[in-house]
Amino acid sequence: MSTITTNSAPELVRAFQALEVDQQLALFYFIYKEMGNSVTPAAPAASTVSPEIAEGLFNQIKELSHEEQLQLQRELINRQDNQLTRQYGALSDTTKLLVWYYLAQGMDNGTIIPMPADYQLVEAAEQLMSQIKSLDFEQQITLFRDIVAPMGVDSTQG
Ligand code: 45D
Repeated sequence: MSTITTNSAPELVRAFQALEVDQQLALFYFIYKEMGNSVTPAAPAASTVSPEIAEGLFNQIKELSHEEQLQLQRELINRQDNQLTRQYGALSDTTKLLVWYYLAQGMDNGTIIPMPADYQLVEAAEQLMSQIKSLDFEQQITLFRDIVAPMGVDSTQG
């Protein structure tokens, strides 16, 4: 028997991070699909987002083979040190989110490795998904920022 509890934002972040890497990727993509058109990256004017910088990193990832693209996304989550995870680590949190948004769009237009059609979320990921769905839009954005912020490698640390 599983119970669905309402977790606070830090608990949701921890629950996300507790999932296996591939489950994190899959859940994140399903969330993106769920959000549909509620995200409009066309209006980043007043925020700290740098679309050119996000695009610059995205374009480098796009050049990789599909296998390497998947590997790189896993490395971002695992904070493995390489040139691209460092570039990512140097971005503002909102710009990091925009990189993920571009990756998800890339999955839909065939430039980034797609999800296998039959990929299943584990129970813990399903539960997290329904909790995230119940948040309002602002809370979701905050949560996603908190999820993508620690990914990659910040070369100014340690
Ligand atoms: O074979 O203020 C598996 C901005 C394993 C603008 C896999 C914004 C098996 C400024 C791992 C499943 C737009 C930034 C394969 C705001 C297997 C601003 C592959 C908001 C192949 C507020 C899995 C932005 C893969 C927002 C490749 C809200 C998974 C952005 C990849 C939200 C998953 C972005 C990806 C979201 C998920 C992005 C790329 C939710 C991306 C999700």
